Amino acid sequence: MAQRAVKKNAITSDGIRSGFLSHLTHTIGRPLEFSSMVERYHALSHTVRDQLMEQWIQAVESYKNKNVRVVGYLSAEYLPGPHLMNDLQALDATESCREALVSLQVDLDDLAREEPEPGLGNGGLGRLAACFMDSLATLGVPAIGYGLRYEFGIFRQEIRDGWQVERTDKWLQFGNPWELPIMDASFEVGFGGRTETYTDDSGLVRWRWIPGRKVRGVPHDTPVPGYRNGFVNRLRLWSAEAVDSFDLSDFNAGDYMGAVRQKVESETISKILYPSDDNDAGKRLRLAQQYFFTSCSLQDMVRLHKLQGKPITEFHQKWSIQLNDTHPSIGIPELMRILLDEELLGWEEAWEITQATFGYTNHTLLPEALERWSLPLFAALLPRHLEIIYEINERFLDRMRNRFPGDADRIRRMSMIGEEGERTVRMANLAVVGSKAVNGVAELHSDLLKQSTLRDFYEALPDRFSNKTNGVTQRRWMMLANPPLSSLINEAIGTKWHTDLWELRELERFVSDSAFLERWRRTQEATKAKLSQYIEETQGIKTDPQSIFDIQVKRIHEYKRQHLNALHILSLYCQLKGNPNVTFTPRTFIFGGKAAPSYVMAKLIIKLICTVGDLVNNDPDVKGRLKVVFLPDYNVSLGQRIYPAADVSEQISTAGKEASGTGCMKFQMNGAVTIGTLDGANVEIRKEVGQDNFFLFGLTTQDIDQITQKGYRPQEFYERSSKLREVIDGLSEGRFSRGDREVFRPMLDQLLNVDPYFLLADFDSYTSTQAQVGAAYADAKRWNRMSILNSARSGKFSSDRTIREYCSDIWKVPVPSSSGAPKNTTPN
Ligand code: NBY
Repeated sequence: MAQRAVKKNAITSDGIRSGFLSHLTHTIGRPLEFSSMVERYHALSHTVRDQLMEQWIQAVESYKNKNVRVVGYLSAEYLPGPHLMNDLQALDATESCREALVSLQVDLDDLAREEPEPGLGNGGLGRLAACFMDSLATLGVPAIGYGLRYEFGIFRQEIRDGWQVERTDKWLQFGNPWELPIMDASFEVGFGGRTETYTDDSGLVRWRWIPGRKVRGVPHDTPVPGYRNGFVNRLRLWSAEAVDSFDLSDFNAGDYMGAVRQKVESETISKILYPSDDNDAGKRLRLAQQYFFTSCSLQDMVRLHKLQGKPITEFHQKWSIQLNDTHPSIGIPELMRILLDEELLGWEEAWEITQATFGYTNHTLLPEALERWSLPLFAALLPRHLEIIYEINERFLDRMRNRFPGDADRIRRMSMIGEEGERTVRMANLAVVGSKAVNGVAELHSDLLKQSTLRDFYEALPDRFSNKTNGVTQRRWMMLANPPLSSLINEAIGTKWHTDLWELRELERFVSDSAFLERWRRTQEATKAKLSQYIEETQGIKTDPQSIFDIQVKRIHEYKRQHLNALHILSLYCQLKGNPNVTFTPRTFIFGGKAAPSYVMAKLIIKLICTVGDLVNNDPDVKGRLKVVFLPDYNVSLGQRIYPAADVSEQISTAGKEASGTGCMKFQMNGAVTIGTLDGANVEIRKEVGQDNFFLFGLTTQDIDQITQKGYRPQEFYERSSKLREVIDGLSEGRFSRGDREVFRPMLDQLLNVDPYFLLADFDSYTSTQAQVGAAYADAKRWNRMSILNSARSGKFSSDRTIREYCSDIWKVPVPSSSGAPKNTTPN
């Protein structure tokens, strides 16, 4: 047998084989022949984790003593997706692992399917945090991702009779081999109680907080490996436990029920993820969750800081903390509390350190989605923090009164305390004032933030604002999700794009190479065939891989307008029924996404999609031309199957509503062509790919402002468009829903009378642009060219680029500068 060269520190097939067998015996306690798939999956995961641990310890050692700044990324949500295949890829050990298992008659892919995915997030915000963790490690930036270890993540979605049904997500049921609990790094977190003043030794009046109860936070660490660089960061998620000594002191001896109640109440904090992707303010438990994980994380950073023998006054020099939306913004008064009440610094010094530490990323323009807490609720749970917020507010508003004399309205709008109706604490205002940097997540979004949602703050503090357009990791979303396309690209241009996505521009050399075009097409068709097979196996629906795969996957929301897509399908259906001989490029429409359980209209949108599917898929008149599939339980794993198989990416939100979008980038990298509005990152995608390679439709934000000023009357659009009347009347008369005239009534009433997301105004523009999509696809050469150019011009949308920008502009952390990024393409 030929001897293969073994790289230094390479993970060999023999090493994996013996690690795997050893874990089966010593960790799982089963002989191979009697072990189940889950047991084998656990044994393998432990084997891989062992490798990561060795690198982890090396990485910690390498930066602990150096004077490097560490990033603390605070996020209430993370959606990392399955670890096994990603970590093997990062370690460059996939092939040796496959080999090792084959020798034991075990299939790696079978084991990988056993991994439940950590659904610790709702959507884009949580997935962004996971892409950022991947890029940070790959760029070798020391960082800790802090968050909550929810026992139950986002619900599993089932569809019954077209309606969403929620099932509990039990991702920890069989244990989690990727995490390591670190018992001796746990902290106590206080809630409720009261505050008091006292005079310290030097005669100064100081404050202290006497909490009414305490909860213990225990960290569970998951290694986050960089891509083939031997560097490993950690994701540190806090789990809530009862504080025993505290429990029992409050209860009479023998009050067991009381003691148990305390334990249950404590553990409730990290029990479950709130399944809503706008806001859940008003829920006491949610505020408790936010404070719990933020406080644990800050205490941890202070501990690590002190462990290095550094004075607390240098905290901001060692740590840069990023707030992923306002959910952890309670960290601002919490750091103040630690510095004032525990470290005994003066206000000015504490404030300087705090402000120099935090950065705040905003993810929404919708004013109703900005977090506000009822003041009485806040006061009851966090009395000391409220006092600190009052003081921050007083000092800030004093400055603003000097700056804008006589402008009482402005001062009222900028206050951290809302006085309209019920009094509230406005977390976005606190986050802006308490941070050195504020950013939006796409150019349009950052501009609109400055013009509308955060306008007063921009006028007062213009230097604080910047844009950081989102990105996604090509390692998961191309290399892991789409091996056939990745191999084709590797063969054509080499592998530099794995860590420098700008390299994909080299693909442009091939757009006129018909042999390459043909290979590109065949690769995509094979990937579509795989998804087609999955659809048939799971949904019993046959789809044609030669048809256009037109896909919309994301959370279900009125502003994302999945119902516009559904209305267009109904319109095509009517057209095909009325004129069977019309030229038509066959299409398969695929949807996926969860609705917040309490969001009635979003659930009705799912029902509409399923109803349209039922109608279309069972009508012989449109057979071979139209298919509609709703894939239940959309998550990261399903996304990995879906993105590579798309021809058309649906990004059709109302202009000005989608902050950025990141799914759009995953589609683009994999060669899908976008049909979209001028919203979020679409604007930048179109700029990168060129207008000929993007299907644009719909109103712009300026159009919408104008129509709104004049008074928008959706009825007029209904009356003017015969196509629109056909589908709306058909729905209203029950023609598409087996005679049921009532089921979609609330949606139709809303569309005809209010239509807050301008579906009717955009309908004609959407359907005519969709007709252009159909025609373009029919010209295979033209389409393949567009597809390759979309992928070739996706370099900007790597999260590596995004993280570089955060590092240089906000965190002030050095990063290796080995990117071929074109100059001046990403202005702030
Ligand atoms: O963040 C999304 C934006 O809608 C999307 O445009 C952007 O690309 C992405 C990353 O920047 N926002 C999002 O996913 N938000 C949430 O998931 C979310 C979850 C919980 C709450 C609010 C928002 N909450 O208040 O509970």
